[in-house]
Amino acid sequence: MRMGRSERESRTAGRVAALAASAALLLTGCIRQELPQAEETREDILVVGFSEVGAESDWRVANTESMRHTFTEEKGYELLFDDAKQKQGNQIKAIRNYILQEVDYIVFAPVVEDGWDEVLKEAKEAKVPVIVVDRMVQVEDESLFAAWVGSDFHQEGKVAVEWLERYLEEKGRSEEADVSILHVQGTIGSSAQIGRTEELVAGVAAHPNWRILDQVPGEFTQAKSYEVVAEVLERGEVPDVIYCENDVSALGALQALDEAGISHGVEGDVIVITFDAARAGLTACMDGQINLEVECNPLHGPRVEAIIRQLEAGETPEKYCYVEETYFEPGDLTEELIAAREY
Ligand code: GZL
Repeated sequence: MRMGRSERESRTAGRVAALAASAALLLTGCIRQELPQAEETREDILVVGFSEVGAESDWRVANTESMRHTFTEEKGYELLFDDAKQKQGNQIKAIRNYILQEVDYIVFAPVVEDGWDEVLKEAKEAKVPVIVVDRMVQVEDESLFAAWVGSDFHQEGKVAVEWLERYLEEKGRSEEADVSILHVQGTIGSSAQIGRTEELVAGVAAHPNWRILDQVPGEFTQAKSYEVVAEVLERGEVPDVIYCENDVSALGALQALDEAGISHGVEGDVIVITFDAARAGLTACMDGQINLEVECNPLHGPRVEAIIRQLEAGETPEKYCYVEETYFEPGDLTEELIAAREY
């Protein structure tokens, strides 16, 4: 049975005091003995409790793998993992469980932004530092978490809208020509959905000839996105653009378009814009099936570890750590480039 964090802290304090006393005695020449070596024992392992959103996309799987590859026993960690299956209640239960287990750190990717104040207050009262990854939390008191690592979802949305403006111009579409956009949204209330949606809505407001044909809940999954896009197509509505808030949703949309006999991508009738730039989506983009992949970097493990090391050293980490991201068009991609990427 592993010692709780508070027991570990008092044992460590006791060991430090013993070492200091021995060192003092040695320095005064009172005793001649080897200082007790601080052996690496199980009690020295840092226990990290991680609550993950789920496994809804290959982006999410890569995010999980990044944490698993970072927090290994060889590097002095024990990673406790919980898959919330995209339910906030499961994440709150997991966080409470980690508090009871007296983990050293809690890390979580919040499925939605709201509803975390109470459980994060419990973590603060239990003196368990919390690091938020990927999506953001909206809380009254920002001291409830030590740091956040993730993407700028508004910037991602801006990149997509500005790309569409340029693309339509390059294709000679007149400013007056109607541009209908089918908007396949991610999990409603998640930071990724909020940022990517708000920028599209702002783009439509800035272009009188752009309009949202329909907004449908793709829930960041391929299956749900296929279902909702197929329903729109069955009504005989064919958009000029499909804007999918992650690329497994785009793969679901492509499936529905293919079954309806509607062409898409570089040579097709429907322009496809999406986010994540995970391997399967990038391959479809390289093949010209998707016009734009806006990258969303899931590799948060090393950044979270750096924050934990700072906290262990008594330092104060940056509150917000944005990951670097770019975007890809078909001509940017090769099989070698895609194979060389970590996700
Ligand atoms: C974005 C992340 C989103 C991805 C989806 O940081 O929250 O959640 O875009 C995933 O693939 O479901």
